[in-house]
Amino acid sequence: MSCAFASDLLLNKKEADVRYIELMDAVRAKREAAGETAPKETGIRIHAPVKEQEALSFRDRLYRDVLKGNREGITADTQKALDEGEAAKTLLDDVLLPAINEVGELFDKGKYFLPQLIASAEAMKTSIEYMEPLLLQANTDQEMPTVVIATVEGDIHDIGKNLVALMLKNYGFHVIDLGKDVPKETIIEEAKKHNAQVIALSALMTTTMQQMRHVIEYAKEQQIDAKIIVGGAVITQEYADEIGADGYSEDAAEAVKLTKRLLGINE
Ligand code: B12
Repeated sequence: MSCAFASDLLLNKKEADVRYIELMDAVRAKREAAGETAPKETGIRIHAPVKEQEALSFRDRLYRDVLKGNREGITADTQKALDEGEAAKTLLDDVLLPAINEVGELFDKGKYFLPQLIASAEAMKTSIEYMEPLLLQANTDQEMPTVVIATVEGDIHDIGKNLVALMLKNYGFHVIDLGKDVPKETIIEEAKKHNAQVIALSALMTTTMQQMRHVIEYAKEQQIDAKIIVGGAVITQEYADEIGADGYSEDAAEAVKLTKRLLGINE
């Protein structure tokens, strides 16, 4: 079995990376428990049998899909949870976000490795994209201002940025999403081109949060008067103040309130 898992991995078969890591984790745990040092036949079962999975509630299955990076099954499980009457927003807040946070903690503790992080993030994105029409319910007829949003250069995290964009669209804002790893020049150029009133920047790493400062400096140089708001797990109000951002918020819902407040739009 170990050979089969290893060869699948070397042949780059679908999801073989995560399966291999799970197998090796289980082997290590078993070995440690038995006080062994040398490898032996594994005898490990890494995937819960179908019956066990079926016994889980739809919410638990969805949680597990993110935790285990189940990119294949998550769409069906999302649909099943919706069929059970769960609201898309509740699934996002109560299941998907806590699940990806647990993945982050496991990665932090060295229990999860990059392929697992990627698999979990992709599974979560698949579910969010599937629910997007349900999450997106524009609730204004007003002509709303333009927001240019991007994850800063050097940073490829975009789940949070996508949620902020989605929420802003939800409230009728015209959102130009420049994607991730976006250089400051592009951000400012696009903001000018679209006459953006707000520039929203996301960064998830202590290394890339520095880019926000550069964007703000460059915006001043280019005499851009759009308000600049910042966010992402590593950002704090103190940091936002230090780099001269116009606003910071902790999550996507607050980002909408912040944008409205800065533009003087009534709640
Ligand atoms: C998923 C993930 C990934 C995925 C990203 C996939 C994707 N498409 O986004 C992948 C696997 C690609 C990845 C890669 C890496 N990652 Co990573 N990743 C994560 C993880 C687990 C979750 C991030 C996430 O999506 N959270 C869920 C979203 C919804 O939350 P959020 O982004 O914070 O967004 C919310 C708010 O912050 C806010 N917000 C976000 N943006 C904005 C913007 C504005 C304007 C406003 C107002 C608000 C706002 O609203 C959002 C919604 O409420 C975090 C750990 C964690 N728990 O944060 C690590 C983490 C961010 N990653 C980390 C690292 C180190 C990396 C890598 C360098 C790993 C490596 N060795 O290669 C690479 C980075 C490569 C690069 N150049 O960017 C570290 C960063 C450490 C640090 N402090 O600097 C973390 C913290 C993990 C850890 N504990 O070590 N990662």
